[in-house]
Amino acid sequence: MRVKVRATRVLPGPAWKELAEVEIAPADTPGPDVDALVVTNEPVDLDLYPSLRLVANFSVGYDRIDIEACRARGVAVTNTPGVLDAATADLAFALMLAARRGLATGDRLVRSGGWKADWASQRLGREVSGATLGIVGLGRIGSAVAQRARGFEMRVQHVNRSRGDLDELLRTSDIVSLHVPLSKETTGLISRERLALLHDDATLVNTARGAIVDEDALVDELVSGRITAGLDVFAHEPTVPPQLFELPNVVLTPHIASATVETRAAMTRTVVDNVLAFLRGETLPNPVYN
Ligand code: 8YV
Repeated sequence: MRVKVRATRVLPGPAWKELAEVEIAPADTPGPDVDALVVTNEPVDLDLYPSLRLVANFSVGYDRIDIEACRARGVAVTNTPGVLDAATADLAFALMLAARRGLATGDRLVRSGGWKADWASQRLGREVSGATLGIVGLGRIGSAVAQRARGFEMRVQHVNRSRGDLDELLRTSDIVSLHVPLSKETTGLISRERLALLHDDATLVNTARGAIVDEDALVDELVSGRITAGLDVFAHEPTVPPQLFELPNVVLTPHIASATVETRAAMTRTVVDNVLAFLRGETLPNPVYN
């Protein structure tokens, strides 16, 4: 009996062609005979897929997939851990440097022809080297950020779900970088009260998920000019609060943390390996639940 694989889009990189006959259709298209579905962190209405046995996620984060509903229906779910750690940590550092050194503002100024002599001394940045970095979530990606911080001779401190005082970390860090998955526990974790604990001129970096932070409160802090930020993710992507557009103290990127040729090809490799294991009835390499 032929097993049917569907994907919501063609994935990048050479590994994809190892999957024969993959039907491409949006996630909300009924798939009565679909056995395996490849998505990119998208909601899946299981009622549209009565035969479904696998959701292979082209993403490490699976906050938009109802894992409990999948578990209840015996639908396995896989993701792409590990292969995007370096790219994501690199972008976290790029945002840290860009936000604290005014890269985007300086770039815009030069392009606008507005560069007048001695502009820099009026807008001094803040150091990254030697600063205190607070990592919220020392998992694979958080650890990759800590590794890079050693190269910048930074003092690194961290908190995890089970360890450490988040409020104290926010008070005592020059830079805070978020590396927790989005869940019921972490939604709004960085509240308005917690943002107020950051010292003046501190920098918040978010390459995890927008909804981990109270976005309205973050906008207020940034509009006040008290802190700086580097943001790759937002609460209602691709919508970004327009109040941020003209601010010199925030750098905005369109969820590109894993968006490199190498990393996306490796993510595809991981998805294909999970689908092939499924097709062969083998143990899935990257199940998000057992
Ligand atoms: C994905 C990501 O590209 O892996 C993740 O969790 O956020 C990115 O790698 C993103 O989920 C696609 O929307």
